[in-house]
Amino acid sequence: SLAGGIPGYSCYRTVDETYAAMAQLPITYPNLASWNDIGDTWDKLTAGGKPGDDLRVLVLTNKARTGSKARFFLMGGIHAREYTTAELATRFAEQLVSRYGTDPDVTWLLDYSELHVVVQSNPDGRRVAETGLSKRKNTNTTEGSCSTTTYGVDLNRNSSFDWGGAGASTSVCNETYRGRSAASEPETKSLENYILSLFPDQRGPASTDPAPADATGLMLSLHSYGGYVLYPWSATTAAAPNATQLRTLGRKFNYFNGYQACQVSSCLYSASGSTDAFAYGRLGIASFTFEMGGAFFESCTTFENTIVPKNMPALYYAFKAARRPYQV
Ligand code: ING
Ligand code: ZN
Repeated sequence: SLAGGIPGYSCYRTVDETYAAMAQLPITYPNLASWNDIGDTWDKLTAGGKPGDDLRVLVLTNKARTGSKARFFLMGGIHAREYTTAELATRFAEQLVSRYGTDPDVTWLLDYSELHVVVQSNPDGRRVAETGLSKRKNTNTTEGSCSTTTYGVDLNRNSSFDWGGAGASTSVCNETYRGRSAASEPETKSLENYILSLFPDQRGPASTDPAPADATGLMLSLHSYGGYVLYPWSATTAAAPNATQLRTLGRKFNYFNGYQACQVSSCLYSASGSTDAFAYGRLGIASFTFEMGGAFFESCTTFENTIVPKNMPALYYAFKAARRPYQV
């Protein structure tokens, strides 16, 4: 395994370094942290993988305080080359546990809410990116023969909610290849199962009805780049049932990071089968994507001076907002 960060990008820990750091947290903070296996990756499933290849979630909360708690589900690294995302998520988790008991806001958050963070949502793809390749997708090699970077399935086009709609490719080597069927990839299946285990279905009785204003829970998938705070829908330009509330919360995030808040399909492009469409469409969970910064392999200077200071406060606000995302 590589040590000292990604070559040329020392501020970004490798998958192996990130996993080692996260595995340490329950040892250092047994009352606050758990590091759980939530399923296999493609490499692990098909090739046996290496120990530790699994998809993993870090759960942070004050374990001594039981009772119902609001949940914030945060994902980093679903796209392998989007370096800033996993490191930001990792630092957020580390900052929370280190400030518990001294910082009153952090203490309140971990007493009454839970953070569930998958810091590396595509660890196989990320290991490929760490060799210097501009890789986005997972490492599924069975779908056809493509180049060293373009093989695999786009995990943000493979989810089962609106899979196979607009803005996803049927060509195996395309960067937005949707996969052979809905949730065909082990990473997608594990992420969906985990989301379903975290949140109750809070949709309205009809699919066009909004989730109620007192719904709880929030999910955020970190991406790069472009400077956007995005919310559903993405497969259609129709407004989501909770569009007004999603926009209101999106504008709160904008207050911290300065990114433009808008619906994916209006601001960016259409895209079906994303994780956040799954969480919102299937369960009514307020779901967002941040498009951070201006590059995939963002320089460490920009990461430390811009990405972290803009987005760390937005993550704290998201954790707070998870208690009542539609009433901010
Ligand atoms: N952007 C996202 C992508 O998967 C997105 C944009 C967000 C699409 C939410 C669908 C839903 O294309 C990047 N940079 O990957
Ligand atoms: Zn992305």
